[in-house]
Amino acid sequence: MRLNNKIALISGASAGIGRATARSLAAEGARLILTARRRERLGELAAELKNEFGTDSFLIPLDVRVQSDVEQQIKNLPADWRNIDILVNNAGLSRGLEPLQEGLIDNWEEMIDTNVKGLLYMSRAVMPGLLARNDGIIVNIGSIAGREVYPGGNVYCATKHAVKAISDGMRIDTNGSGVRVVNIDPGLVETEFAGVRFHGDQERARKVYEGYTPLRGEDVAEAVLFAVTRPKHVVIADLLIFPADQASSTIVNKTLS
Ligand code: NDP
Ligand code: 8X3
Repeated sequence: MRLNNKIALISGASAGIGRATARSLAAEGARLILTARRRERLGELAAELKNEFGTDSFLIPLDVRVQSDVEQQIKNLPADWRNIDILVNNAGLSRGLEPLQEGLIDNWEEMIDTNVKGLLYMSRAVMPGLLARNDGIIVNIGSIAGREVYPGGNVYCATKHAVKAISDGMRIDTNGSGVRVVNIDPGLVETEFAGVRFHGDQERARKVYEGYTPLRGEDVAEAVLFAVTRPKHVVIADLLIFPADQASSTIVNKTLS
């Protein structure tokens, strides 16, 4: 069990990549701090992990956009949960696919506040502990959208370019401290993501993933597990992971009948 006695905090653990990551780290013996807004989902996941792997979980239902809450919740962690070893900044979302000139301001605010500011708030709250212990790993879930811009991707792509810059900035600012910073950029992963992007239009969401085999949350979770189980002298600084049928944001080998 490679993560015995390690504490991992995963944001956005109630669905998709975060949920799969919780499972993969739990299977290796980690204790988990699970955060997201949907409290019930976190409770169900914790029960499942306890049952399957004997995992101890601590639940923090929160909205990463609320800085005061993020700060307080991390500050008020019980003593035996305070020494976080692994932070997985995964909570995030896209909203809409309109050209910029037709973009909805509320969508922009939500993406920027969640994907950029939420990630910063969580990191600001957790990083001092890692640095005080001269140890720890931060995994930021970026996206191919952090390396390319595609039609209608405008603001979502900007937030993921920001995640890439923040990962690089963190790695520079913590250099020599023993803290390692990992940036993982997935391509198309079948999760609740597209349904959220299209505000619950499940038919439109389904089309994003049809005609090829997309990544599953578990595929990205395996990459996270690999990154957090490297020896202390190794950092997987930057990782791009596509489904085999994807070559870029816009080039996907789809077979549609
Ligand atoms: P899901 O929609 O399945 O999961 C998103 C998670 O983020 C949920 O657990 C959700 O929990 C949480 N979340 C969203 N907003 C907030 C918030 N304000 N506060 C706290 N938690 C929040 O999508 P994915 O698993 O696909 O997405 C995870 C990450 O992966 C995101 O950063 C996304 O941008 C990125 N990504 C996704 C790809 C894909 O194709 N699916 C590809 C590349 C990157 P809750 O609603 O309960 O708060
Ligand atoms: C999610 C992948 O291509 O929808 O980040 O931007 S994409």
